[in-house]
Amino acid sequence: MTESCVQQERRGHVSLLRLASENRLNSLTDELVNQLAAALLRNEADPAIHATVITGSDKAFAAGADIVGMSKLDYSTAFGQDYIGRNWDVLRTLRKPLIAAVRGYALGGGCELAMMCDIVIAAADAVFGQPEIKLGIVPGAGGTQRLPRAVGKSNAMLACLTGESMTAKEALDTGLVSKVVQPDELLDAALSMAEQIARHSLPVIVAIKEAVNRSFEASLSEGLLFERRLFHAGFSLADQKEGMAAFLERRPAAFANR
Ligand code: DAK
Repeated sequence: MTESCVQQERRGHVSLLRLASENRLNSLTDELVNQLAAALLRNEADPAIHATVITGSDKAFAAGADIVGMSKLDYSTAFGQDYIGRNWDVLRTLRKPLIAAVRGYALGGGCELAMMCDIVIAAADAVFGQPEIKLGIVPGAGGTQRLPRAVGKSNAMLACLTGESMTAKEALDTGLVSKVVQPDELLDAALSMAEQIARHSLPVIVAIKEAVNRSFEASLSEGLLFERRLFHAGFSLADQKEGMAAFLERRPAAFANR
């Protein structure tokens, strides 16, 4: 029987996905990433889920791709099978927000997984890094692309070229994470952040994620035009009417997600 590597819980409009393959510090086997991608796609299709928190264990968010599996690869297999690209690519197609709640090691693919999320919150004991160079490989799931966008070129070069880790405080100072909390407060902090997001109108949540992500792909003028179009389109939503009426009537908004 296939091991369940991803535990799932639902809290209102929030889904909590816990990577739970602790024997190898949540190393990201094909099976684990397949299960994660499948759970995330289910959340995408579920209109009641507005945001997802991904977390790991106390010791490791994820210590990277499975070195045991990778050690057996040769070029023609890696290239021919597009080595583990398929299931990782699902993550960047998701429209609903993802929050990474990181305790312990987030190394290699683990750090890259955190960076694929929209917000990263860390416990004070979290350790981030791209140690691939020590294994004689380059990062393979966005480390050389997302890390410089998050922490700047010099910090990204330092991390990728030395393979040395960053503490949670360094990750906060450089902008890799949004918030650092005590380890025993991590899950509550991430869930309450997700619940705060999830209370809002789902189409507006999705539009904001799309617009912020567009800022990494488009020129400023293209991005501003995209935002303007979304802004105008927002006036077709019942939730725009409700949000503004609620403000004027000094009551909480009851969004219908349409
Ligand atoms: N893979 C497989 N096993 C791992 C592992 C990993 N990434 N990390 C740890 N383990 C295993 C250890 O071998 C050990 O196994 P046993 O001896 O108990 O059988 C067990 O987990 C506990 O680890 P340690 O005994 O080493 O524990 P320590 O506390 O002493 O050290 C550590 C923890 C995290 C510092 C150390 O385990 C470590 O350095 N781990 C390797 C970290 C690493 O190099 N990560 C980067 C891997 S490369 C791609 C997508 C993703 C990627 C590439 C392409 N595509 C979409 C194309 C990603 C690549 C990578 O992540």
